[in-house]
Amino acid sequence: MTFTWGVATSAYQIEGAAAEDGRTPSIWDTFARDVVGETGDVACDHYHRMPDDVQLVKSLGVDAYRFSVSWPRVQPRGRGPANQAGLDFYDRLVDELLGAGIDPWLTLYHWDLPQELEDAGGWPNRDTAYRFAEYTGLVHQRLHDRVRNWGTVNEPWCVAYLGYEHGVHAPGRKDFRAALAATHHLLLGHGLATALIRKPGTVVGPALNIGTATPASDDPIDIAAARLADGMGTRIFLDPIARGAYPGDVLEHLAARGHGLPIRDGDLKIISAPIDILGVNFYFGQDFAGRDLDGNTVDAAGLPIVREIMPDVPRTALNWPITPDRFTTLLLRLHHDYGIPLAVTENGAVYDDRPDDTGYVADHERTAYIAAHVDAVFAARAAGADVRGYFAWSLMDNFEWAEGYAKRFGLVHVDYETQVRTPKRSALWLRDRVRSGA
Ligand code: IFM
Repeated sequence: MTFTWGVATSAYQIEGAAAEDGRTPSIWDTFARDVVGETGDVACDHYHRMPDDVQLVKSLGVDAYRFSVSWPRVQPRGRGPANQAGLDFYDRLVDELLGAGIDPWLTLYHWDLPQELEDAGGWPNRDTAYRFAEYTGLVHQRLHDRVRNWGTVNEPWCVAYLGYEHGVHAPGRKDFRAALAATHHLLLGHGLATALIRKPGTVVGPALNIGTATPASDDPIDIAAARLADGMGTRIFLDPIARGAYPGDVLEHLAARGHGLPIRDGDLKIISAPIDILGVNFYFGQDFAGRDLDGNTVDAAGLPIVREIMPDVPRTALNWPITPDRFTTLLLRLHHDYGIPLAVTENGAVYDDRPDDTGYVADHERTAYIAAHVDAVFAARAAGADVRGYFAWSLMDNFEWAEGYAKRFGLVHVDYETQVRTPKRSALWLRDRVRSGA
């Protein structure tokens, strides 16, 4: 099985041209303006610099480029006919990529829900899943003759819980019930889209952000807490997709909290439409303890304590722990538990880059992070995990959501004043690693 090397981006984070050629606002345009204070209005100006950016990808020698389609560019306001000018952009992007010998990996939903659909209830509203399927049909109709790799939803956990429970991502709501409904409808949308796209020769799947829920100790209380964290973070998405059922322990836990998922007859059959690949977005692993700092095992409502603990290891500049060994463990676990071919669709790190006078960044720490995680992937493969690709996050510095532009994940430095792109050391490392073969 060949191994695919790639770099990844998403539409709102790089495109800019927020109000051009018929694009309408997404929830991230609104949230960025009202809450973050920096927006994707210009971002990396990729919409206007796309052919050069494709050449940049080519210069890294990778096989594939993972990008997302902006829903409000292609279907303004989230319903009705396609905006041909929006589709034309992705048509040209795909042609540029193929012309450069780069395989397009297209993601349909990377967080930019049309604002009008949020105004109609957003992902907690069941209708949004059907609107997503309609939008998928428009993109598929235009690009299916050239795009083989289709990603459905990116990191639905972030969409549902950061966006609807914690309110730290768009649309900024704080409502656990809404987050649960969003979870189910994102899965439903994924299933409807998968059925529409999947045919012989295509490769379809979601991309989930998956950490490791490691018990803080071998105390059964900590083991139970880690199991619940894994249930609420990973199995609540993966079990319905791969097994056609939500995990029983998660449903019991939700019931104890007076909650449930808005499941209707037939939904789980749709959600469990066969997939070809599971995209894994990995940044760090976490520990979980079942006691709070006072030693209590239940909270005031009598529900079990699940306390996240960051492993005591070096951190990136986002304060995220660096845990490549756990990455190997995670890939093996996914392989054994679910048996679906895997691709690492995102992995990367923020560091405080200091460009020299020429714009070059000698990002030794990011390079070491990526090298260690690539090694972790190959260790998992050597131990039997069917991992078919690695995409570094991200091709270039971009709009890092609630963090704005201050936090840089790029392998290529972007000077936002001039839009000059300069490959960092990590980009050159990746190029050399790809050249040396899998
Ligand atoms: O930038 C994001 C990306 O859009 C989704 N996955 C995590 C990345 C880093 O936070």
